[in-house]
Amino acid sequence: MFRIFALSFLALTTTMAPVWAEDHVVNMLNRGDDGIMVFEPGLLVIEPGDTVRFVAAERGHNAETIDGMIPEGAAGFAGRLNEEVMFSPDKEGVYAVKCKPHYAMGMVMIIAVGEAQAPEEFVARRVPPRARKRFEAYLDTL
Ligand SMILES: [Cu+2]
Repeated sequence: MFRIFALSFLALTTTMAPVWAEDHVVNMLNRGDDGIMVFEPGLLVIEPGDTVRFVAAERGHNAETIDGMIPEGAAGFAGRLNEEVMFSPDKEGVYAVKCKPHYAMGMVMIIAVGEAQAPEEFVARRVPPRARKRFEAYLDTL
């Protein structure tokens, strides 16, 4: 009896939780391959249900979504300074993330969920020039 229960429970949980769900790590760094004040990687393409973990590899950084630069109706997030934060996007689309203290220095990154492309006007809004440059570079490789 217990065995049947255990098996059906297993079947239920495996159908509920996507087995392909992955955890992705993004490091917040003072210096990386793309220069100073960077998220690594700067572009992350993930599947719905995946989780992104922002690691405070070096001090002075946070990670948060940028208002107006996430899919319509999607939930954003805001991590605290010097702390690790997890984010599981709830909608397909393109999410822009910044480090608040270093936004003007271009510390931004892109999370693309699913088959998403950025909307035309994505970086047309008021984005600091260095942030815009990195957004455009990341989006070019999407
Ligand atoms: Cu920073």
